Amino acid sequence: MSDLTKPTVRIGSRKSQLALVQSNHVLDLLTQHYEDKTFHLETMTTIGDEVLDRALSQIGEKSLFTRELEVALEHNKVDLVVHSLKDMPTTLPEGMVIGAILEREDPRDAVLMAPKFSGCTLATLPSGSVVGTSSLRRAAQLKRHFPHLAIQDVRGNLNTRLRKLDDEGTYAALILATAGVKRMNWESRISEYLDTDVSMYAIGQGALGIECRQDDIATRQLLAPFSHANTLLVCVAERAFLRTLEGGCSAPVAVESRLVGDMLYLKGGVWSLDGKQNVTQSLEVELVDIDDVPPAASYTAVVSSSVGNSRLALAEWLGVSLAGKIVSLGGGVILDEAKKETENRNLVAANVRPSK
Ligand code: DPM
Repeated sequence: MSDLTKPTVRIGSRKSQLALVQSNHVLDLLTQHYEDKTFHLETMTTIGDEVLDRALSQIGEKSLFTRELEVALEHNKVDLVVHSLKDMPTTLPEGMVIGAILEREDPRDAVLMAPKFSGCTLATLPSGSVVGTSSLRRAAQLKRHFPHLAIQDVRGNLNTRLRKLDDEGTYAALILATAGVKRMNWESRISEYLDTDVSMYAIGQGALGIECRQDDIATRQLLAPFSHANTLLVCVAERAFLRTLEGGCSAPVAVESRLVGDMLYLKGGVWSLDGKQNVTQSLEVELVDIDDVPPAASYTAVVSSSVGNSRLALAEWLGVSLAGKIVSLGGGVILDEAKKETENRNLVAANVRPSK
C-alpha cells in the first residue's frame, strides 16, 4: 500500500516480464533504503515491444526500447526509468543522464537448447541446425566460429522466444544474454556459456542503467548510493568505444572489459556481417586520481558523484582510443560495409530497391 503522507517517486518501466523484474528490483532497493518515501511503478509499451515482425536492426531507430519512457521522463510523468544498459544509446536525449549503473551480472552470452537437442553444444549440433538470434553481433561471431550452423532472426520478448524454441521446432538453439536468463529465473535452461573467445559481449550487457533528468538533483542524489563504481567505469569505457565507432544495433561491435585494481582493460572488436573479416584489439589504462580535473557534464551520458573525474575521463579516453586504433587497422571500413549491407537488407525487406 502506498502511504499518502510520504512523497512518491515514480519509476517508469516497460511491460515485458524482464523489464518488470528489473524495475521491481530497483524499486525494492530504493524502498529498503529510503523509509521516508514511497516508490511507485508506471508501466508503458515501447516500439521495440510492439514491432515484432522485423529484426531489431531493421527498425532503424536507436532508442527502440527507451524512447516512450524518455518522453514520460521529459514530461515529468515519471522520475526515473530502469533499463538494461545495453539498450541505452550512447548519446541520450538532451537533458537526460544515467544517474546510476548497478553491479553487472555475468556479461556472457549463453546457449539455450531445444529439448530435442539436449546434450548437444553449438559445436556438436548437426550441420544446418538453426540457431536463433537477431543480434548482428552474435550472428557474425557465430558464423565465424560455427560455419556449420544456420543463424536465423528470432524476435519477441524472452518469453515468446523460449516458447518458440520449445514448441515450434524451427530452432535448435537460442543465444541469449546470461543476465536476462538469470533474471527470468531460467538459469537451469542454460546449456553452455559462451566465453569471449567465441562471443564477445555487447556494450553494457548485464548491467542496469537508471535514467533520470539531468537537472533533477534530488533524484540523482537518491540514485547515487546504488551505483557500482567498478561496473560504471568499465561501462563508460565500453560506451565511449561504441559511441566513437557509431556502432549501435546496426553493426557487429563487441567488447570484453575488466578492472583489476586500478588497471582498466578493454578489448573491442568489429566484424563483417558474415563474420569472415574482423579486427579486434585491446588497450589498457591505469586509473589515477588527479585532483584538478574539472568535471564534465557527463561521461557517455553517465554521471557519478562518487567516482573521481580523472578516473571517469580516463575510462572514456580508453574507449575512444581503442576505437581509433581499430578504425586505423581497417575496422572502420568493415563497419561501414556492414552498416551499408544492413541498410540495403532493410530496404529489400521494406520492398524498396537497394542503392548500390
Ligand atoms: C541489444 C541487443 C539485444 C538486445 C543486440 C546485441 C539482443 C537482440 C537479440 C542492444 N538489446 O546484444 O548484440 O538477441 O535478438 C536485450 C536483452 C537484454 C537486454 C536480451 C538478450 C537482457 C540482458 C542484459 C535485447 N537487452 O540479449 O538476450 O541486461 O544485458
